[in-house]
Amino acid sequence: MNNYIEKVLEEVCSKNANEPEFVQAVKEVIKSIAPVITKDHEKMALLERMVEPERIITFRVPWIDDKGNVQVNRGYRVQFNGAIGPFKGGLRFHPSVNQSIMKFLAFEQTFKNSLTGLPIGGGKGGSDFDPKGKSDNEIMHFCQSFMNELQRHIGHDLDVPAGDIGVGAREVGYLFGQYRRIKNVYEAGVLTGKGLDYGGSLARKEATGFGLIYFMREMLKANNMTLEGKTVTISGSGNVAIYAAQKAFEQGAKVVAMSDSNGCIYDENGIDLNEIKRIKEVERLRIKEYQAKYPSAKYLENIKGETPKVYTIKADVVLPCATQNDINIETAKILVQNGTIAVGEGANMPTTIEAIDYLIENNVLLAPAKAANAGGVATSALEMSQNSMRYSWSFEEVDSKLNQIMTNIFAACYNTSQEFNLGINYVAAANIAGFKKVANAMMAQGVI
Ligand code: NDP
Ligand code: 2IT
Repeated sequence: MNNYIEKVLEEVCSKNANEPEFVQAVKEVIKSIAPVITKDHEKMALLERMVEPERIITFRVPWIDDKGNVQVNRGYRVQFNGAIGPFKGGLRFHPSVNQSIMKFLAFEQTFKNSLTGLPIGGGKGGSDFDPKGKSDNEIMHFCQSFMNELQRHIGHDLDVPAGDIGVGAREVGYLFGQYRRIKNVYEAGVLTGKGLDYGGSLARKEATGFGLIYFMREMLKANNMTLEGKTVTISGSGNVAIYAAQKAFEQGAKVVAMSDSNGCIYDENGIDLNEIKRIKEVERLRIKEYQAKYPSAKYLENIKGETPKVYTIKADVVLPCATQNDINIETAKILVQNGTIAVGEGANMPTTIEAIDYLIENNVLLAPAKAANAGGVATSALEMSQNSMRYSWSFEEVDSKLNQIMTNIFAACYNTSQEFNLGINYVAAANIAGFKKVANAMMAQGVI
């Protein structure tokens, strides 16, 4: 690391001492971009500007629950970097949401969006609202109140939110309806992940999970392997997890375990994905329910403070598709001991820095989140294109564009790893490749 980078990192740590996730995300990126930092970057305070969000909006979200009680949540939108396009990134509704998590996600999103090759800047938003156990009516009222404030700050050329944890097509529908009502305009491109009847794109629902497996296919291919016959375990059972599982099966792999925050199911014959979809997408129940139909499947309950059970099951390919810092050093050691060949990050920052280093040192192929889960936001950008054209592509057209984008992203990571002698460190390679376009755009646009 050079002096300039060290100085910026020190400043980030002291200025954001109460934001551990944000500091972690910055550290991971900034440490790896040393080979492409120039004197001009330093003169123009490029890194200092890059680690400071353009704007953070926080707001009150009051709503009335089914019992008539007034509830108050906190809403956020972090508009991190708009150098290469309108701010773009999802909304997360989860009780753990705070400014540190919002900022880490928006920071990561900036480089991820750059890697897609599409003109989208980095943003993220959400709320500490907990959707678990809420009725449809409560979800709608919350979304409407959230949009009452958010509508001032978004627009199809300004900032385009989408889904993330706790926000799927149902929530995007309520958000879109309220935006349309307040603004009195049909601005389809203001949100992505919309339903297919009102401007959504085919294959957006599947895109993050499918994209993760396309990336994994390319990474294995570059190392003379395929997914055929491999066993797969997946942390999570939400949108990303489900469609990663579907594409993994299609590629000839066998998914044997999936989880939620309570525990995991292990079905050595291969998971029945239709049953998972019924439990999670339709009934919105816990994954334990899987045993009702498949009593021979095991259910392993998580123990607080211990490695999530899904990571204790031996598999060739492990796909963290739940939340940040799911894989720490202890878990990484278990994965290495179990002979894991590859880890594919469907979630954002699911692996701690220490665990990343340990996995790579032990020759585990690691598909980094910024690159490997970029298929979701890339397809969101394709949804924006279709909305602008007032036209829609077939499922096959969108899927083949997604496949090409993921193939290109892996190629960019691979070529960068070769150019800078990084071996299988695709994490550093993705950071460098994503950084370049944002850096060039910021340098070209002057001190902004
Ligand atoms: P969903 O809300 O559909 O599913 C989230 C899944 O992760 C659930 O199984 C949930 O279990 C589990 N989970 C969430 N929080 C925690 C937690 N604190 N501890 C343990 N498990 C948890 O979200 P998505 O599938 O959309 O998102 C999953 C990950 O993928 C996130 O990291 C997200 O940022 C990332 N991502 C999503 C994209 C998208 O297009 N949706 C695009 C790129 C990345 P439970 O029900 O028990 O909470
Ligand atoms: O983390 C992510 O890339 C997402 N949640 C998807 C964002 C988007 O705008 O589609």
